[in-house]
Amino acid sequence: MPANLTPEYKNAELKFRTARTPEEKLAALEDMLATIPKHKGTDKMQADIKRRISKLKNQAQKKSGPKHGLAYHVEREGAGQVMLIGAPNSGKSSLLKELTNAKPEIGDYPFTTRTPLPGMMHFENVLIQLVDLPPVIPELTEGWVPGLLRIADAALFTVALTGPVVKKEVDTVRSFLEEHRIYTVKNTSGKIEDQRLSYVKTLMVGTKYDMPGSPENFSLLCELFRKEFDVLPFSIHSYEMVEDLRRWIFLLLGIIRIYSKVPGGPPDRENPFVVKAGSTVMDVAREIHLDFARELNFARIWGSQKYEGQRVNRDYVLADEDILELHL
Ligand SMILES: Nc1nc2c(ncn2[C@@H]2O[C@H](COP(=O)(O)OP(=O)(O)OP(=O)(O)O)[C@@H](O)[C@H]2O)c(=O)[nH]1
Ligand SMILES: [Mg+2]
Repeated sequence: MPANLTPEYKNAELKFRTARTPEEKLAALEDMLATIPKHKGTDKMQADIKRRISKLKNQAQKKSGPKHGLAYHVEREGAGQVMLIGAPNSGKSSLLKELTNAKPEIGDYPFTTRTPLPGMMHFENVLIQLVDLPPVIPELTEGWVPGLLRIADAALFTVALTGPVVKKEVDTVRSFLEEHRIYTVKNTSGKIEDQRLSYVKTLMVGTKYDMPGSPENFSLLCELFRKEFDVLPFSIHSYEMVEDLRRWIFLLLGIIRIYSKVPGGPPDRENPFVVKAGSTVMDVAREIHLDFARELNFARIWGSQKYEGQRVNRDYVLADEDILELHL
């Protein structure tokens, strides 16, 4: 059944798309609800508008101070939290949809995404949280976007490869973040953070690699930024690129998986302990149980760097997928 939308409704929808503040958004949504033709064909749309209205109202109630506008909080889940940043239409939501269970709205117009949307990504036996964000546009992007980025573990910076890569587009996003004292970098080791200054580990992703001209544009992107970031090609239509990106995201987080086993038993490969790269036997023992850490005598390791079942001491630095048997 066609929706037969009226000019009044379309006008209200346009107002919503261009609204800058939560108040303007709410007003536009209420206009949309008032002007949408009420029949079976628009049931879903009406429900969607109502849902957005109540969400905005809830958020308005929750916000701490009247000056700050809406603030969003994304509950952390999984082994790490990775934010999606980039210019409008650069493919952030499509990437989220391809890699996670989330169902974001995707559109060929800018500013499709207006609120953060998390999704869980599988990489082998770990789950990592990806969070879709609205695009970075200096005059339009609200302060909560850099706020979320500041507390994230890492970021993916999407750049569409559909036109010649313009350094300015990337610079615009970065300078907006830098105004908020957030620096996107390949690696945060050695960087000193404080309350005002944050460094975010960032992987650059050249998106829409399936489009004509994109290989050339990708080369250009690499030339411009490979000193500052790892740069990866990506297309939602390439199984290999999707799978590759999962692994890169895992590596970006700087985490490793450790499988524990009891003497004589098999390792538990389904439920790894996820710890920071560089963690020792003692760090993992502490993670498993404080008593284990206290009473640890020695450990045995099965893994790529050691002979099977080799005895190691508590300061031994673990590698990804090591199997650890603690002896108390
Ligand atoms: N051919 C092709 N098109 C893509 C790919 N990724 C995204 N697109 C298209 O690019 C457009 C924008 O995609 P979105 O995922 O909505 O982009 P976005 O960065 O989330 O956009 P905003 O939310 O407005 O910032 C849509 O029309 C997508 O279908 C891709 O890998 N290949
Ligand atoms: Mg989007």
